[in-house]
Amino acid sequence: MKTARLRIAIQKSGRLNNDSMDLLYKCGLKLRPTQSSLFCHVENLPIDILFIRDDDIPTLVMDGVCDIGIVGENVLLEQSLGYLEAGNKKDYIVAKQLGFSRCRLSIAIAQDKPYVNSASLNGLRIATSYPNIVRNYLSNNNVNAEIMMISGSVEITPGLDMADAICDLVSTGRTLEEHNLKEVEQVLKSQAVLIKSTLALNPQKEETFDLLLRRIESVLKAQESKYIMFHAPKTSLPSIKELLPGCESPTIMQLEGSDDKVAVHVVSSEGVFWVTLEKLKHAGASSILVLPIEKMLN
Ligand code: PRT
Ligand code: ZN
Repeated sequence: MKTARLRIAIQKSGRLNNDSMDLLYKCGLKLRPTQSSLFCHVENLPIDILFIRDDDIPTLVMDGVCDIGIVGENVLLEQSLGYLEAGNKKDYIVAKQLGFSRCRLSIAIAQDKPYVNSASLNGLRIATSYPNIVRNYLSNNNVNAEIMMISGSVEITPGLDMADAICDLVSTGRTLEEHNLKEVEQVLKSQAVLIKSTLALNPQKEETFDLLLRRIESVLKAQESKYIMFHAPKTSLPSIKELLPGCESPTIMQLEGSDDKVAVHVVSSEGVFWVTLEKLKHAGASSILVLPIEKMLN
């Protein structure tokens, strides 16, 4: 009998595509070369990948055309609010936050306009590609403003006097600055997430999903973790251990030809900053090495 293949929806091209594909490669997926730019068969696991626009990903997962997908929380919330308003129920779960494509959805106005708090938005025209999220935000904050739906280049509308404010994605803030706009309210924080249809999957697909999710969790954990090695006087170990948060049971080895010094190897589950290394050195550690971890399975 043919194995049922799990279908994943990924953005075809754009800001989410690279990191989504990178994550799947790190999970060991090998793609079969294909002529199609829309569909790809995974050689070594029963998985197929569908490449589509990010806006189509939530609907295809909610409708069960795809079993899982990777999409930004901003698009997911906008689409699912629309879905709920149309009388449908939410048919997906967020299986994992993936930590990439981080950005915020913010309201911005001209730099020279006065702003006190969200009440200052009353009576303004707000241009956005996220009308459902903005409507929700305005109603939760008792603001009465006009929403203008614009599908792209939202940031140019105040300069053309088409709008008084915008609500758009911000990451570095450069685009706002270049258009003489200032960020006044943060409406949503967003990152890429793995979503899954709530429709029951066939048991083979469920098994493939569990395996993929475990690998994704391992990849994310390994990305955050570092392997730290250093030499230290035995007497400094108690103070050194206090400097290594997120490190469990270090391996301690006797150094040949030295009775009072040991080698310490430890996995840190948190980012290791220069300031931590400097504190370690100050506490007596030497020959400190910090190495990335490629794979991790607990
Ligand atoms: O073609 P398709 O519909 O699939 O893609 P798209 O053009 O709709 O989206 P794309 O590829 O631009 O972005 C995909 C997702 O990346 C978004 O839905 C967000 O989840 C995430 N993301 C992260 C961003 C940004 N950062 C971002 N900075 N999406 C867009 N921007 C834009 C923003 O709209 C503004 O124009 O970048 C500009 C602001 O950037 P800064 O750095 O100048 O602040
Ligand atoms: Zn899009």
